[in-house]
Amino acid sequence: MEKLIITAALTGAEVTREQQPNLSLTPQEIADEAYECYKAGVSIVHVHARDKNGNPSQDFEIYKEISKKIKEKCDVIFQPSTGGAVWHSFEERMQPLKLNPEMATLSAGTCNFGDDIFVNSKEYIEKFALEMKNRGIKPEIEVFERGMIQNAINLNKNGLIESPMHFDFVMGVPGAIPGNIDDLVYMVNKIPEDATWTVAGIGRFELSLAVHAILMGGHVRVGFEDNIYYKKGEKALSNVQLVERIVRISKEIGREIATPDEARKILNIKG
Ligand code: KMH
Ligand code: ZN
Repeated sequence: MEKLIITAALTGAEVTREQQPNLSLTPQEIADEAYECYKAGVSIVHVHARDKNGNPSQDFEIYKEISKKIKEKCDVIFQPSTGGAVWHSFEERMQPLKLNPEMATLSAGTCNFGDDIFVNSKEYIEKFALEMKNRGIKPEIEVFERGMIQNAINLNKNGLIESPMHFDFVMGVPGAIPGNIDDLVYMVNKIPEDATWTVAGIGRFELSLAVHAILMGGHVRVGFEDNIYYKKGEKALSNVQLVERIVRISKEIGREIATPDEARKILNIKG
């Protein structure tokens, strides 16, 4: 089986320090956490910026600082968010693409998101996809519902996303697809044969979906954006702790961990 690509979703837009005291917020903290995760076996870091007050921000300069600080330390793949927070404007969400990162997220449809709505109209999705194509950025297609796979397939047919596509099934967001194993199998069966996929299980779904993904030949995303607990009732000490558990399990099962360069090859990132 192909080596396992582990993504660390370090900070997210929703989690607070009150909920998770070890959350990285400043560019330095995020870069330090990225480096520790890289040393533990992560090949991609999914990054959301925060402003000086710790609030979610899509500010270009903050993303630039984070990217620079990470690159000074290691060659982990930097994957900024274009999802931002539910209240960010389309223009704000576009900002990190100006850095020409190797990868970025591309949410492929609208869904309920807890008490909110995460809006991704056809017009937005096409504009994000075109911008990424023009800049040579590999999209990670964020899928919160089944229909979003179809949206991505249509973009692929129209030439806005190149093959092979890479999907991230974000499962267990309240209001969107749950994180049961049969849901994952269903989603995996709907993507094109040459596509790659990873899974980001939210909250209690993180570990079970990750273990199944390792066995099914998919890839894994863990981190505080998705889950702040190590196990029921016990908060994780760091993103690294969550990563290390995945590394241990994967190696025990006999699946080795991809380096960033190996991940680039698996994902067909031209660089
Ligand atoms: N924070 C969510 C509303 C992404 O990073 O591309 C959207 C999100 C997706 O996290
Ligand atoms: Zn995100």
